[in-house]
Amino acid sequence: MLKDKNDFEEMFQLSKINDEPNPAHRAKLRWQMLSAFNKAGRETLQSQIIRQNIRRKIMKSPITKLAAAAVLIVAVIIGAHQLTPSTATNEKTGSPDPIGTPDDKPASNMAPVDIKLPMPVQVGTLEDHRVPNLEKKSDKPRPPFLAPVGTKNVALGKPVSSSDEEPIIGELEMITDSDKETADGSYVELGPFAQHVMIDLEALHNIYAVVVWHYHKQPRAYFDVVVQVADDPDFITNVRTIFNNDIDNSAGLGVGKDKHYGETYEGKLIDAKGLQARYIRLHSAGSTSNDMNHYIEVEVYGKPAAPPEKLVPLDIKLPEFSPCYGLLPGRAGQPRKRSATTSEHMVLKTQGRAKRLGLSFALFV
Ligand SMILES: [Ca+2]
Ligand SMILES: [Ca+2]
Repeated sequence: MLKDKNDFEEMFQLSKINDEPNPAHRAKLRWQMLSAFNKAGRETLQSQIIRQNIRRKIMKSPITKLAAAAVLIVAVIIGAHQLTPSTATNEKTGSPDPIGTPDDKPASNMAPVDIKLPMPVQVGTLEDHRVPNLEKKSDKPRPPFLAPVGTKNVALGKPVSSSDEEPIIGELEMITDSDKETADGSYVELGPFAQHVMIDLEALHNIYAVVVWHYHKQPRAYFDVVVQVADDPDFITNVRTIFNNDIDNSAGLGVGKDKHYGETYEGKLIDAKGLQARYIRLHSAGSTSNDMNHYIEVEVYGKPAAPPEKLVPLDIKLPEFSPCYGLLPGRAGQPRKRSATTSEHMVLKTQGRAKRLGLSFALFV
């Protein structure tokens, strides 16, 4: 960057340039400038070098002082603001970052979860103005969900119970049978209003994601969708909520901040962040279509939790218990500190003698 206008003036004074206008020279200068800029763009030269190159080329060309000054100003401005290397560089290594590579690269032990999707059959979009806080439907496929290698659907075939043990349509075991299609024999219809289903993973698991398909044949949104995990089937111990769109707490499980969403063939993926639990409950209270509650499939992606380490008593070797009394050498007049004992009175006389002999007396065990 040129520091002040004196630089300009001094530079031009020293330059022996012809200030007669010449169209041919102007055209040549234009070509040289474009060439310099193109070259700078390709090679990502440092802005200072570019400015010097341009200035040298200009100074070789006979042109008016005004034109040269204007070109220099433009070059300086562009050089400072646009021709500086635009490639992002790594602050630590100084090398360019690859395009599109996020900083938070997945750890090597993470892999995309393989979620088998059913056939998309839905037609139309959910346009129900009764649904507040409705999530905007994405027109792109869901991005891969990363979880530790070995994560799989641990809910497959696991027992399902429900607040409605006798569904109106279907059987509860259909919720974990891996069939996610929308055929008449593929969904379960529970009673109206607030209902829930519960899956017992039969052991403690690290849960990374829960994917739920209520009913994706039509565009609809279910109300009061709350998903919780717990350590016990009564949901008393260590209850944690991983999804809640009950914005008015009508289900009594707390005010939810998650959005209502339209059912799709991709199901609703809920990030469980590796929480440890054995039981999962999914609540709902009817949908935009009717008061009934439906489930086609629930998948729980996780891994068995490592068994807790057994606690064993420490084997501490103790010295034999053999109380005895004796004399310990020490400096005269500074008997070793000791706790008062009932035996103390028995040795006072001895201590007195020991002191006179240059020894201190201590009780030790
Ligand atoms: Ca099913
Ligand atoms: Ca509600």
